[in-house]
Amino acid sequence: MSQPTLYYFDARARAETIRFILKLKGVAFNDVRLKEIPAELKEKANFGQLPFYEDENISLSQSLAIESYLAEVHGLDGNTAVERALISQYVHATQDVYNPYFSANNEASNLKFKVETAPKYLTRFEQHLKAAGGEHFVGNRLTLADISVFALLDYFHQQTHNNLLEVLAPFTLLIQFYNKIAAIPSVAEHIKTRPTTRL
Ligand SMILES: N[C@@H](CCC(=O)N[C@@H](CS)C(=O)NCC(=O)O)C(=O)O
Repeated sequence: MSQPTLYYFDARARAETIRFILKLKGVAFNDVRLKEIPAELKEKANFGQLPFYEDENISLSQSLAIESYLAEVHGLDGNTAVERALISQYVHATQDVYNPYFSANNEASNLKFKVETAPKYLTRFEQHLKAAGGEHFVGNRLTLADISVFALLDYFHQQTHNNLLEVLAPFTLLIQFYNKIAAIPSVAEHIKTRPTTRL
């Protein structure tokens, strides 16, 4: 059986949740990190963009589609329609944090992200985690919702050039949640051994 392949740039950004799922589940995969998209890959990738994922059953674009496919394959999805909807809600909420960060291109938009957008979402994430018992976002067990929020918090941890860790500092329950998942051996190993990248 051939290994799955994940094509992305040499960055965490829209691929790191996918990498965390695969690492957590002990799935060996080709982690292809590109500087640019070669013409033949651009043609092959379903929407000409990355991340693009392939295994023996599927060729898939769109980071969130790849995440939910892998969550279902590896038992990290919801058990009921309600759980699946809640997981999807948290996954989409993470995009409402990433997207303005990725598009912030001057001091004013960067500052707005740090003092307004990020705290607004982190406050809500923390409230929901607390209401769910403080350990997991959905269903009292590890799901894609946890991994997706974890990857977002991990992103904040790594953006030292932008002091995003400082933005995270008041959210002690989220930090505790982050530290617990970061200590899972396969996750810790990935964090330790992955390339250091700016994004
Ligand atoms: N909604 C898509 C967005 C994909 C996307 O914007 N990919 C960017 C990198 S993060 C890309 O491939 N840019 C190069 C290009 O469009 O040629 C997803 O979540 O996968």
